[in-house]
Amino acid sequence: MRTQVGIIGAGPAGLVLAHLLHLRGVDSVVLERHTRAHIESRIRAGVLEQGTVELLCDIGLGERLMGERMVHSGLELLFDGVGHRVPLKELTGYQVTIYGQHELVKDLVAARLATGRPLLFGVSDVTVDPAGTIRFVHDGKPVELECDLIAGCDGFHGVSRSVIPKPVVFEHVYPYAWLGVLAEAPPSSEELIYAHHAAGFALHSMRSPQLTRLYLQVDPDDSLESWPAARIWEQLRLRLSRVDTDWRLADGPIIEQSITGLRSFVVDPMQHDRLFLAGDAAHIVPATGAKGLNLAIADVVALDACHASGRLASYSDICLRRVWRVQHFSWWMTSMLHRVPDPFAAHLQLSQLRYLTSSTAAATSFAENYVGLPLNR
Ligand code: FAS
Ligand code: PHB
Repeated sequence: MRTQVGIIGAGPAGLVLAHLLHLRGVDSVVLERHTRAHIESRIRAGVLEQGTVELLCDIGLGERLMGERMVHSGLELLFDGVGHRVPLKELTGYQVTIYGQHELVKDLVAARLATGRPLLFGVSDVTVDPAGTIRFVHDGKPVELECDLIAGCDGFHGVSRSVIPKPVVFEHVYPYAWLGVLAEAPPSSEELIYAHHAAGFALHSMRSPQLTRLYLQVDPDDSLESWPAARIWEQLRLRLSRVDTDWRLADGPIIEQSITGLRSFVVDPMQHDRLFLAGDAAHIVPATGAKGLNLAIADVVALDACHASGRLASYSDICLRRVWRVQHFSWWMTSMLHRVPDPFAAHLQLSQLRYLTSSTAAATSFAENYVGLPLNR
């Protein structure tokens, strides 16, 4: 087989890149190791930056998103039992969108299939030659795909990153993890609530008027077995409790739960020869800042632009500037909100939260980073 761009991975990065290339008449082949049903049911990110939404609409992928999304003009920081709203739109002119990543992947897969260009599910034994060849097995047959360019969009556990010779790897593993639950319960708040609490961090989010998405800080070696539903709801109620209103958390059947470790990770450079890494294949941010999905899409927007303008040599540098800004914000927000055993750090956290919610300058700086920087178009 031969194509202009071989794309490994049908996540947000790979599928958005495939569509951007299609719009320019550039041929590509997308290779995915899982089934369509698997990738369309994986519950992951939920927050889209306005720049991401505008990009998706610009390229004709925003119809269902615009019809089903929830739009938030603010969020709440809860600490010392009192909620403090950060008016994102008032401070920055931007708002954020709630739309589940699995819904976006459904839209992206449908758009890819509608183009008639190849999207191969269930591939295995993928190997990458950065000079431009991808080898894999599909339907039991070995395939050799010759490419002008290879996009490694295969996520943190993919194969592409290992092909970069002697990269500089930056990694910070946090001493806590997130237990995420999806509950059949109407959201108890119109906007997101990020809670700092002595018992640990908690986050109230949502996926629809019927589905609440909630997260709890847990120990990194915790297992789902040690978190029965009763304990989950007890800790969520404790950590989201407040003294300023009679607010109550609605509960309901938990239909999905998972524990995800938190890490910051960057590989530099993000390219070698004809191979270009994008998204989680190149970097991971702790989910606190709701950046992973948005950063992945920003990478492929930059890759498409570099490919179109003949500036592929500067792809990695262009992406890493944005990656490090997002890394810093995600690390800062994570470190501010999660319980740590060190009393000194706990006082610094509360001081930061009190300053952020009492100074317009501090709140604006937080809001600018949270709503996202303009995409590198
Ligand atoms: P993805 O991991 O989404 O996609 C990579 C694709 O490549 C996958 O479909 C995989 O099957 C495929 N693949 C891997 N190896 C392959 C191979 N050898 N051959 C072919 N295909 C291969 N981000 C947030 O902003 N907020 C969140 O709340 C949040 N929660 C998360 C929860 C979990 C459990 C995880 C793992 C991530 C979460 N993230 C969150 C981050 C997540 O949304 C990513 O940032 C986003 O999926 C990145 O998109 P991609 O780079 O496309 O990688
Ligand atoms: C989510 O809804 O999955 C979500 C929202 C905000 C975050 C992280 C995850 O910071």
